[in-house]
Amino acid sequence: MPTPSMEDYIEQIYLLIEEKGYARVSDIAEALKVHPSSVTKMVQKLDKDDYLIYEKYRGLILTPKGKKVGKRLVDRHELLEQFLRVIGVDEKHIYEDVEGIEHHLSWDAIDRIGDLVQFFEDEQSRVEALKEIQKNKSED
Ligand SMILES: [Mn+2]
Repeated sequence: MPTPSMEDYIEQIYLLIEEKGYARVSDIAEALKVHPSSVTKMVQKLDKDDYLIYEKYRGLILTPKGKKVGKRLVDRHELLEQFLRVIGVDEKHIYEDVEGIEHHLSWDAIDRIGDLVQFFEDEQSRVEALKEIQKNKSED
């Protein structure tokens, strides 16, 4: 299993490749707000662990394993954003909150949160009922 830090890199590399078709060390460094030398080090580790193939002057590509894990991490991030949105968390907190929790939940918890999101999305009245509770609390 990748560590939280490895997960951040794989997730970001997957997103960059999805958006631009490639992921350069400088782009990864900028996205993760780290020094390019840290990126080079991590990318070498990810290469060794078979998540990607890195060639110094040609850039990097994800292996099938890297793609699979990357997609799962991006989906998890999106699900957690959906979850926070559906329970009424203020938009300005959503991204940072997800970054803070995404590496620290079991896949079991992620799947159960997925069920809960579906529970709300299946019936708009459930979302309204939750809003009603929140409205009453804020009036206390
Ligand atoms: Mn994330």
